[in-house]
Amino acid sequence: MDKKILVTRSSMPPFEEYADEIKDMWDNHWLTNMGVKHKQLEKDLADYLGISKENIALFVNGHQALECILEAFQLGKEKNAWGEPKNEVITTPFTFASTTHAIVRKGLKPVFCDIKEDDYTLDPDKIEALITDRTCAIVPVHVYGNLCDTEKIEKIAKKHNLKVIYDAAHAFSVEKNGVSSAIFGDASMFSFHATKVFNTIEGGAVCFKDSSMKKVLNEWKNFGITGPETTEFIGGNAKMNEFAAAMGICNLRHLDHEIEKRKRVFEQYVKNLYGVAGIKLNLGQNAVKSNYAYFPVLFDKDKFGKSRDEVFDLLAEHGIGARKYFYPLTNSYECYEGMFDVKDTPVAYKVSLQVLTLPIYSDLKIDDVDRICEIILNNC
Ligand code: T4K
Repeated sequence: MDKKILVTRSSMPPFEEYADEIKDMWDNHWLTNMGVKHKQLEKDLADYLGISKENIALFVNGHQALECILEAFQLGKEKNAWGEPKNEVITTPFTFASTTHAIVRKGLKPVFCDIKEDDYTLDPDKIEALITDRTCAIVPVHVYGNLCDTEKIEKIAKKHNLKVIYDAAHAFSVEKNGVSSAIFGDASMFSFHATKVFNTIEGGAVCFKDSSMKKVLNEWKNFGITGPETTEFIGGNAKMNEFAAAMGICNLRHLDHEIEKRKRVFEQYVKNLYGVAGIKLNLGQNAVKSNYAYFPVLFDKDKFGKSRDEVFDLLAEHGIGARKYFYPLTNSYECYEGMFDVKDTPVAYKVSLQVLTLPIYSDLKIDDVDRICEIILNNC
């Protein structure tokens, strides 16, 4: 078997830089509970994103961040004119388990909307038909770092008085017309997992429009404790620890360079695969500065000669770990059996059967990109 290449590889700062960053922790013995590294990273991230540090809160991971913001907005608590809970959330099934699970774990009901064929984000033209007097929010996903049609989605939300919370797990550092993805909607959740463009080992953040949410989120992520002797909410524990924050401080210094290197990998794939019959690439969006987080490719067996699954197996035989992000759709998961129907989201279903995300990370060698493409193209 050839040299193993996985779908991604965590970015890490030079060892000495990280060691230097964590050194003072051996003097102060402060390891978690919103310590100095946590505060520093929050400020560094706010500066990087061009927002105030009053509009960002850090979390132990992206999933907890999403659960926390859904809870902090009190979704599902309001009642409609008939006394029924407004607990329906319009969202996409073309995502990682986290998005749908977060909605369900907070006692809310996902209502699945189909996606667009061009960028795989929520189709705004299909949202209004799904809105009922029980709808409370829209949770779209900036999948692969492709930004949703934020203007259309937010216009609909405003008209129907709905909250918009973006799952921006893939979209850290992405900008539209020079504006950060952090400022859209009522809130956006970022994942800083080891597999993401920017990582804090495990970690995440929520950026939000209303700065009064900062205090609330900090309380929710710390058991709902609101004062030395008061606990007003049934909160959880979702705080980022100091080692994770230190990793973030270091990784952020290198992020723009890392993204530049990812861009080279991305462009090499495009050079090799663009224009091949039966292969559809995700080339980016107008006015959007990408973070090159993923390299999804759609394979149409009728035109290309091999299905997505056949290409996946072929690459695996050569030690290349492409991934089927996102197959299966979350609305077909075993744990939701009988609750939803993939036929309601036909575009998402079709894309989920054809998509393969190819390896991409900053240190992936151009020669390796060429080899991956050769395997795909010469074995058809
Ligand atoms: N919303 C969306 C849309 C998401 O995609 C995610 C996470 C979330 C919400 C939730 O955010 P977090 O709570 O995770 O912050 C991975 C990640 O675990 C997950 O964070 C990510 N999405 C998802 C798309 O991918 P797996 O099960 O595919 O990961 P795994 O362990 O197979 O790793 C993939 C590859 O990454 C490996 O082949 C090698 C590389 N890798 C992995 C790890 C763990 C590294 O290089 N270093 C590492 O430490 O889920």
